[in-house]
Amino acid sequence: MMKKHLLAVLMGAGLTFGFVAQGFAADNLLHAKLIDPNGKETGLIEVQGTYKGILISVSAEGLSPGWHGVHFHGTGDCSDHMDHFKKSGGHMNKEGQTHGYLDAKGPHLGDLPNIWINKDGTGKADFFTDSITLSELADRDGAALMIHAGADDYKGQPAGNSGDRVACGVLGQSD
Ligand SMILES: [Cu+2]
Repeated sequence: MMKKHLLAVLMGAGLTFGFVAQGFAADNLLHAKLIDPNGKETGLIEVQGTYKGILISVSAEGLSPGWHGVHFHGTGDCSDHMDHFKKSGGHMNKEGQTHGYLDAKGPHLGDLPNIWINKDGTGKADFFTDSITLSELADRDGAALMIHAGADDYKGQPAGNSGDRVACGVLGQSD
């Protein structure tokens, strides 16, 4: 009981510190453009810091209809669009965590739910996660938001059988 209480206090202190460090007022927004495998703009992302995590708004076009996996990848580099956006690396994560909301050792820190794309190729979604902060997106490696060709089944490794990487947006830039 004592331990639990102490942990809660420490977490509270951590949150307060994060709040101050990231300057909650003016600069708590990140914007990015999504690009497709031809390097053409195919959507917009906005990420806003909140008191408990981050709120992500995605609007996309030119994608195939249906569900598509969405994740934060660990490196802010979408420059190799002709080569499947490999430079963006794997999902943002910490040691020992596997992919997927339905995996016992999951999810990855960068996991998000699927986005639905309409018949005309457009789709919008808002997501919230408390696994990542704005400052972690903008750290030394940066981060990229990735949309995959197919649905994330939330349990396959390492990316839920969601297929190719089809839209990428650089949030924090890598050095
Ligand atoms: Cu991914």
